[in-house]
Amino acid sequence: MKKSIPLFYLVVLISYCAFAQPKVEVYPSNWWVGMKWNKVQVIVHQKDIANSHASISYPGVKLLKTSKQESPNYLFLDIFISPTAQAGKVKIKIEGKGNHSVIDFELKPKRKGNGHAYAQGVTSKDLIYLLMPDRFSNGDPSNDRFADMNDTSCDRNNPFLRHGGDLQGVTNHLGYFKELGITALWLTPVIENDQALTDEGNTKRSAYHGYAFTDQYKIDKRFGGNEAYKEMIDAAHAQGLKIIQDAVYNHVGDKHFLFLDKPSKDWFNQWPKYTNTTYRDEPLVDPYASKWDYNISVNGWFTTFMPDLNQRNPYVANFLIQYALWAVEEFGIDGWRVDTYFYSDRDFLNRVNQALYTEYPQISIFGENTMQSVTEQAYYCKNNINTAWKSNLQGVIDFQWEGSVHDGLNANFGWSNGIMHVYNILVQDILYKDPMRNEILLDNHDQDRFFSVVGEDFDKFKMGIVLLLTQRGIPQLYYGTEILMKNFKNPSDAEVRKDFPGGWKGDSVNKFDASGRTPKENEAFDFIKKLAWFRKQSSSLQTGKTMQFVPEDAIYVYFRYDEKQTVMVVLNTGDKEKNISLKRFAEITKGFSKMKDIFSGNISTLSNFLMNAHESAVFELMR
Ligand SMILES: [Ca+2]
Ligand SMILES: [Ca+2]
Repeated sequence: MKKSIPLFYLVVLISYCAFAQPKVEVYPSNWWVGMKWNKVQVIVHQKDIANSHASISYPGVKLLKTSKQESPNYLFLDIFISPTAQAGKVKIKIEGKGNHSVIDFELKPKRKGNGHAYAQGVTSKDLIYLLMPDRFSNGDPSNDRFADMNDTSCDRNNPFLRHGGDLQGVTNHLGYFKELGITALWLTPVIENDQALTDEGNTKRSAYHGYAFTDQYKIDKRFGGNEAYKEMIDAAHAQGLKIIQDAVYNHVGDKHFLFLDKPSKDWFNQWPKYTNTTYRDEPLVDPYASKWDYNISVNGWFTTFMPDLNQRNPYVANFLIQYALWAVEEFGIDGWRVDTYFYSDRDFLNRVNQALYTEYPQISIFGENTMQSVTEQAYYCKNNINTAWKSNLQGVIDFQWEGSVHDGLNANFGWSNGIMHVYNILVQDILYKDPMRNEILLDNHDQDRFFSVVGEDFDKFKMGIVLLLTQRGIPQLYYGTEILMKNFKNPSDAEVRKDFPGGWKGDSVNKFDASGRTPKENEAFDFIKKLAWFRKQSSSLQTGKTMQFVPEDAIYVYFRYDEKQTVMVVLNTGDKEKNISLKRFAEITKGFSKMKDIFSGNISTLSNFLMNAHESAVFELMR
């Protein structure tokens, strides 16, 4: 029997259904055909969905398994996408008590250019510029605040609140990076941080830093959202700039949907009462460590408002691994910087790294391992140490190298003092599988600014820049170093995260332009630019070998060389003018007759020469 329904009732019925279905969220939001990671665990988040039935009918796509969690509001679907599946919209039917919905899960065609147009990897050929989007430039004042977010503040006069900087502000300055000789950008996280203001040391603070994710699949709309991120990356790629994404696996923000409605309690490391990590790295490497110390370091929380993820839970691991793959494919990321590296479960870390290497063979990954020694740093990346557990991380952010430069430039020369520190750090490269994979730096967003570290001494500043751009590894500049931005983290790290002058409409000075910089700032900018551009076409500085000579009388001399080019770096770290004798270096200078000063362009006979106190020089040797 056929029944006809009057139109009025039909309209009511349809609108009732649309209204009655509780909001459904799906993570990942889509996938691709032809991925090596072709068993995707899709999280469906909807009120009271756990007892619903899911089904899929799509050629080449199979629903392998449906799993419940403790929360009634989740259904986890293990979906297999066969190599023959075509791009299109997979309809996932959800049927349950009072719940009939269809989810469109899109399978997109893969992005073209794996390994050369994206996922290119950031290597020692590159020069990275690290910036904080909130503090760099406000390209779109219309996105500074949103009434529907947990934190609606935005105030440039308050160092702890958001300042309105965004992705459009970065896109607007791609030419500036190019001019300076930058080849890769690393932005502190741009993922949604819909956190409320937090109370820290009697000040209310915004999560402008970006390290408290609330939904990985959304770029924060105060930075411009997913579209602005895509536009920025496409524009950067078009200009030959690579993109590094800042990843956090260790924790999320306490307003993250997975924390507010936990699939199960063990998604997060639980303690009988709140337990902070001790921030101690030693127990992770110590052969005599107690389980007690190890456990608190790894499973204690980073802060009260950053719940610690339990990556030993396979669902958590899948969520994090799939997000990493999703972000690279969706946005076209080239390199991966992993925050708070050693605080995560280390077997998980090897798994997520391996998933990225398998899918994107050229991709590069380096981890933030703020550790106490070279041994510990090396243990947490590929190394030559004979231990049972081995890390597959390519390289670390080399804080040990950085510390050696600070000590090397600030302390007086001695048997194991002053510039000997830098020499000695390189001696320990014997522990790394590939020290060229380490990211080297003079400062970053968590540290005193380098110009202040060297007491605003311009000669020392230049020496630091020379070390950064001529030693092994992947050099990273922190925004503002090129215009001598200074400050210590006193009273807080906001002091080293000031707005870039000229990044906001109406700023009294614009230091993106030479005319807005002081003569000294231009000298710093031009010095970096000169060396960065030399490095850009210098095979020996980019990928060559190193030969260093034991510093004598406060003079440090080292060479970078390959079959095409030999570069000699000479640093006089002492207080007196010195005569530099080349006799000691004959084994590497043999066959060369001239030397070209890369700053002045002057070519002179390769012979003994005088160097001023605190002078640094870079020469290309010529036959
Ligand atoms: Ca803005
Ligand atoms: Ca942890």
